[in-house]
Amino acid sequence: MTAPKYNSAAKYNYNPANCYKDRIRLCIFIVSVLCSFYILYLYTSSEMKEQNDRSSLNYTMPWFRIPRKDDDKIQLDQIEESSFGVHFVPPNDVFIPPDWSEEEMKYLPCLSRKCVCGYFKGKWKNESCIVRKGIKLQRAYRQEIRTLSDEKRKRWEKMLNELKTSGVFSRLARNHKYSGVHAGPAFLLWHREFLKRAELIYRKHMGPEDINMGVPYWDSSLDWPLPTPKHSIFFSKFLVGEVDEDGLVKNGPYHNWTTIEGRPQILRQFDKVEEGELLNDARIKWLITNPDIDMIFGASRPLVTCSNKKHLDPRMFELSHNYVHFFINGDMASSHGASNDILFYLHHSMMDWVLEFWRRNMQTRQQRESIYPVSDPNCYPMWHFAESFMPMLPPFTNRMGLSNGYTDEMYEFAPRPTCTKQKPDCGSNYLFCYVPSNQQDSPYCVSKVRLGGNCTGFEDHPVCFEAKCLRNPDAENEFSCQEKILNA
Ligand SMILES: [Cu+2]
Repeated sequence: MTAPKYNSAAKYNYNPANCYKDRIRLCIFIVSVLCSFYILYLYTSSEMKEQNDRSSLNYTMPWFRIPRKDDDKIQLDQIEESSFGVHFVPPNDVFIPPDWSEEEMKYLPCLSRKCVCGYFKGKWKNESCIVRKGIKLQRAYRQEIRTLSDEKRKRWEKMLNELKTSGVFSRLARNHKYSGVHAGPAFLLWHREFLKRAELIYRKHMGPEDINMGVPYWDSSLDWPLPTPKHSIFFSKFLVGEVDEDGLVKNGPYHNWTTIEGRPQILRQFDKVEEGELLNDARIKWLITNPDIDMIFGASRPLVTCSNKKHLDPRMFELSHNYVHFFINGDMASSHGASNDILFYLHHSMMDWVLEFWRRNMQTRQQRESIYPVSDPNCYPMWHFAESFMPMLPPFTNRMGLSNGYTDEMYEFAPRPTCTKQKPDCGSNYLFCYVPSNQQDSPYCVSKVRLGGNCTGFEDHPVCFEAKCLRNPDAENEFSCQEKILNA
């Protein structure tokens, strides 16, 4: 018996066609393994890059007092419950439908003085609207609240208290509560239009001599440099009121204001939310000279599907605005409750200043009325699109909010308080001119501190309102505003 001839083909069931297939399979296997490694490499490197980018984007001074990182995008399943305009409302909320009177519906959408003249019972002649006592209706003048004379500010506070008592202020608050639009490009323009309408109502209820008074703005960057901004004179009985240990407004012109939710006082629980921070000069300048429209109109919390921005810069417009709401906290921290507090109007008047100066610095007149972020459903819901209607603000679409009519016809802004070495005066008893001891830095205006408040770091400056900045007997290395002791 001869040994069978070695037949490798038989042993391995060799068939040239099978061999060819095997090679192809092997090739496919090798290619797919290589591909997987490559994909894995790409994925991990982009993840790492993103991680690296995120950790390197650690914003602190001069932008923020506390280190801040980029925000996260909104998951698709959160779209309905997010701040995208669907406000969270407490479960026990008693719904009173928001509305406008017939007269308000007729006049408040106006974007010219001619159109709105009838609201003030004025007469249109020689291209002017003449109202009571022969006074001419002009653009409303919005100025920093601390630069108003005490008499004028008191008349404004009296008017607001009358509107609170008559229910008009609460009706306005409900219009924001149930329809305000946030977290997308429509945010700025919805609030611009809402504030314009509120301002017209306020003007109508002022005496004829104050008919051209606009909603004052609260420039919170004046309080930002203080060691404890909540001790600013702004938060005292002289201006917007002080709070008790529970955060309830205990004095000032707005105490005992029952909120639309029925709480007998407005709530401001400072320091409870970590993200809270006032505006500052560095971020304001960065915003008003920013060439990137996404930093102004961009979605503060775009959907995860939005490819537009990888990171959410914490200095962007809406986020910078949000931190002020969080700083005040209490009613201001919730989108449904914020409009209970007069601070909402003062803060939005300031944010509208920022918007307007960005428009003037970075756009031509024609661009201001035409450029709006793309209507991208991957980034935000359709009520943020250019042609969508503004909820509760008929007949306005978002695009109409770009009109130059707002500042051509309806209101203008006084400059923010400034001072120089030659003229170290900020035009208000509630502000002082901080002149740095070194020669390089320019002087700037800062709010004064109320009695008992922390004035550390400013002890050589006129920082205390009707008091003196002295060593705090209760705390080492701390100074506080104390009553001047005569003959001491
Ligand atoms: Cu709002």
